[in-house]
Amino acid sequence: MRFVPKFLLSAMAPAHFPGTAKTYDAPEVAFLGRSNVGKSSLINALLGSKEAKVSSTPGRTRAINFFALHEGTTQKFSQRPSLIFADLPGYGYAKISKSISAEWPTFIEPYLNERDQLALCVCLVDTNIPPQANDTQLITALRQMQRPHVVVGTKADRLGGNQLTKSIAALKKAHGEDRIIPVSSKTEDGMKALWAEIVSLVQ
Ligand SMILES: Nc1nc2c(ncn2[C@@H]2O[C@H](COP(=O)(O)OP(=O)(O)O)[C@@H](O)[C@H]2O)c(=O)[nH]1
Ligand SMILES: [Mg+2]
Repeated sequence: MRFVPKFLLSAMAPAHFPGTAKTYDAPEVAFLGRSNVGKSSLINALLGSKEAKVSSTPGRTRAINFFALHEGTTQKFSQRPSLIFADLPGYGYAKISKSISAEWPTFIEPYLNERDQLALCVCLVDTNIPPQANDTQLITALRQMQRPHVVVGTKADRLGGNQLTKSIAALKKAHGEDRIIPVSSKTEDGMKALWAEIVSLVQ
């Protein structure tokens, strides 16, 4: 897949989410996970661009950033996009509050509950740390909301083959998932598998 990405807007409240105008009218894919898990890097790796901001300081993104994706290599921004990507604020950073709901900006829940355009949630979990309770909490909530989701294990490049296999197995067990796709934004491992998932689910 080849898309030209365009940054649309940064929303701090539901009223700022992209509306139903033609230039926003496309299935939306949301990227969710703890701060620093690699959301922005993954978006950039999928798109082969630097459109999403990558930060080494956790907890920076406090807004939902929307990107419109147009097929092909030339810009046709007045036309309907093929997809919208939404880069969501990370959770799990603030030390005081461990739960997602308590620390997530209040508009994340309305986004997940009510966003009609939302076709797929990509949940990122770090393969370099043990399974995290707040990741389980999010994945469980998505299942209860009947939101289609796919779980990816990030930063797979940091682990050897055997360690990676073990980590993925532990993550699957803890989060109750049949499948977790190992990905690396550095080596681009897993990008094809994730694109296949995105394309099949939004069609
Ligand atoms: N080794 C490695 N580091 C990564 C990878 N993806 C992200 N990072 C690093 O992890 C940090 C956080 O990445 P970022 O994309 O900003 O995370 P976000 O907070 O979830 O958006 C940055 O220092 C990235 O360079 C990856 O696939 N492999
Ligand atoms: Mg980010």
